[in-house]
Amino acid sequence: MSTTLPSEPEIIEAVMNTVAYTATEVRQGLIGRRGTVDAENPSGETQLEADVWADRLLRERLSNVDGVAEYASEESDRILECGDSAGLSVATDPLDGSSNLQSNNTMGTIVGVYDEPLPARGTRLVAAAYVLYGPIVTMMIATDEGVSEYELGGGERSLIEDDVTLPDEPVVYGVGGRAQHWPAAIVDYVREIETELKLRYGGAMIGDVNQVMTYGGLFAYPTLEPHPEGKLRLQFEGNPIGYILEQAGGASSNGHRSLLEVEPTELHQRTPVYIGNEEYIERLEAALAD
Ligand code: AHM
Ligand code: MG
Repeated sequence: MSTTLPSEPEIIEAVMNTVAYTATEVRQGLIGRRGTVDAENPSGETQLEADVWADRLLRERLSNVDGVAEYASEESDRILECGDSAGLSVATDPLDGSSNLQSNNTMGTIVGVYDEPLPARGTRLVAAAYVLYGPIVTMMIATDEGVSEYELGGGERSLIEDDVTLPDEPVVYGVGGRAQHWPAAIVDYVREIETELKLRYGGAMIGDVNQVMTYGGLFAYPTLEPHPEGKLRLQFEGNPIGYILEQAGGASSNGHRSLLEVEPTELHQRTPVYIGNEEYIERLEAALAD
């Protein structure tokens, strides 16, 4: 029997197909799973039945994809070693914005595919994707070749747009956390940009990021007084989203440099996240440098 690994594009394709058909089941399974379980994730957040369930489904499926060496998730401490160590590493946020389940609002699934063991720098991403559970389930996939958007139905993905790029004229912005906890430089920056852009904040990063991808603008989750590291996680949220935005012609930052250049020290490390049109990221970095 041959032990040859599939090629990198073949592994990426298999991962994306697996996420696409699993996402249809994730959405279906949200019904009846809005309650909490008696457990916390590694970031100390109470887990919902839906978080645990989505993680279990993705873990089972993705760890069985030929060429996937590691599976790690926001919902678990442990990296699952699942194949030839020469393969790719998959990091997921199985249900991003799951607190929106209570109010029946948008949520997402995020996936990053790295060509190194985790935790890895964002420059080691070879692909990233997110699924948006909106009125329609859509999937945005970025590879080194560019960004494409799909609609998901019945486990299949159908292409809506090839070569997705960020619109040139920014329209929307959203900033997470309570304004009273933002650093003074962010308060001033928001005061400035709110005269230029329309506020859109939905409480699930994927929903807000997808609005930026659609209309142009900025999404931010800054450092907060009680959370000086920020809220979002580098491996599972910051890096994949930074990669998708940069591949679409936008920019990403932790406030000082591209998210993809941040050196990871821990699997569940948090980071401030700023993504959007280059002009807004540049102005933000300048505001924080003052
Ligand atoms: P989660 O992945 O545990 O659901 O947490 C991440 C979410 C993001 O989707 C969103 O941007 C942020 O937390 C919302 O936080 P807040 O409720 O502070 O606005
Ligand atoms: Mg999340």
